[in-house]
Amino acid sequence: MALIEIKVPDVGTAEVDVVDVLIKAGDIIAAEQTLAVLETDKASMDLPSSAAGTVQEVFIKKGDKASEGTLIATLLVSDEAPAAPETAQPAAPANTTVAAQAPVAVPTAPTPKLPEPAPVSQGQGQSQSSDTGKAAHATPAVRLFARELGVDISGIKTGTGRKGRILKDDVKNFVKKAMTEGVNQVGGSIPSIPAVDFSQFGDTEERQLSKIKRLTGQNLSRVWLNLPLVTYHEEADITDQEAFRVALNAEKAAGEVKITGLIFIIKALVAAMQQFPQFNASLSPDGEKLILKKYFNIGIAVDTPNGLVVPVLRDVNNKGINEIAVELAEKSEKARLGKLSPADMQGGCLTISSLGGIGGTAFTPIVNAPEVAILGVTRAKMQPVWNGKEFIPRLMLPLDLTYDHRVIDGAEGARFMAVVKQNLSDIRRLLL
Ligand code: CAO
Repeated sequence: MALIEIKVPDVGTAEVDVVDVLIKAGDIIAAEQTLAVLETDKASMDLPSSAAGTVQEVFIKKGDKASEGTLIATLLVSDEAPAAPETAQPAAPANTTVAAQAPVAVPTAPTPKLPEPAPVSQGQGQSQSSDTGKAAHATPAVRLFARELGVDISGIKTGTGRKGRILKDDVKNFVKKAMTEGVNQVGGSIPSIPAVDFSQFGDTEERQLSKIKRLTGQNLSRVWLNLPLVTYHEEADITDQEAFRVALNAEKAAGEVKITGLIFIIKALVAAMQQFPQFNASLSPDGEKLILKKYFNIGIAVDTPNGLVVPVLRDVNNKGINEIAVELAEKSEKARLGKLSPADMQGGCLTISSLGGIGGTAFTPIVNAPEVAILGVTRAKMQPVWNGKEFIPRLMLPLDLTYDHRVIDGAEGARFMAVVKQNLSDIRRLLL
């Protein structure tokens, strides 16, 4: 037998919250069994064990902060059952250290497609909730589902599954009950949309929403309910910019990344943010202060088969048009393949949501809080523009700025967009 230390591996971010601990001293665990659940502001990660054995001591608890190298637990393993190959210490002496296996991440905000948390087989997954010490039998997937809905699973006394195991339906019913009681008690809660049995009108089929869609939906609802949002519409004349873009692309060799109008929009936006620091800011959680950012990172909403994700392009103020085009191409490809890491989606200052490749004349994007604004873009169109004497054909780009009205006044929004518009119409201004 050997005693090994299991530590937090590289989770791609400096610090994570321990949101659940699923083991206790004395537990016999299997390799791959989830030890704890960690969470960043973007993703929740199940941390599987790299080895099978008996838990000797647990060193973390719910609510702790952890980082790479934090000791999770010590495990007594038999010499015949060493740790998983990549972390194994064959014939390990006492007090060998191994990292837990790479965490299985589940997004909690607009994030890429990531694997589902590994379900734990019967007998392994009936862990106890360490925060209460009382039985709360549920698989990690059900615990995660409960956390997504903000439900403390220990509040569900018994489940309807085998041996009282809590199932997803139990969590749903718990929420339904809480909502109904909440409405009845205070009368001020938001009434839910009544359930309708559609089968009475014709055939139906049920299709599960992707995890990204579900989590994005929660995030958007939260923003919708918390932020007073205003959308301001503007148009920029991009005729000259488009001619420049076409000329630049004509110079490119086959296979080189082409420049789309979005790259100029990113540059024009950042130049305006440099003039209006309140747009490169976040409101402090108590709503008392504005936290001004000195870096310029732009989030780009990317449409993927599994839903919307927002990779972040960093330090865009210091990068050229070609560099940004290459980075955007790489990140959007990674996004579509579901390969973005939490770090790829963190640290954004403002987001652009461009539907210009598809169409549209205007829309009202929802702010990616705690950012204070988001720029929506739809399809540029040749239009007759009056120049004082005659109508001339100009390529006009529709822009929609949604902002958090607690931070941005209407006039500030209009002034900011006037600068974005100027920057796009005459890109020489980006040199100023
Ligand atoms: N007007 C006219 N044409 C436009 C345009 C616009 N505003 N924006 C893009 N186009 C053109 C491009 O020039 C390109 O033309 P070619 O095929 O001739 O080269 C074509 O449309 C496709 O562009 P694209 O969408 O691939 O590239 P992009 O740089 O404009 O956008 C990205 C990249 C990742 C933002 C985009 O692919 C995407 O995923 N958009 C959807 C974002 C989304 O879903 N937002 C809604 C979120 S809800 O708030």
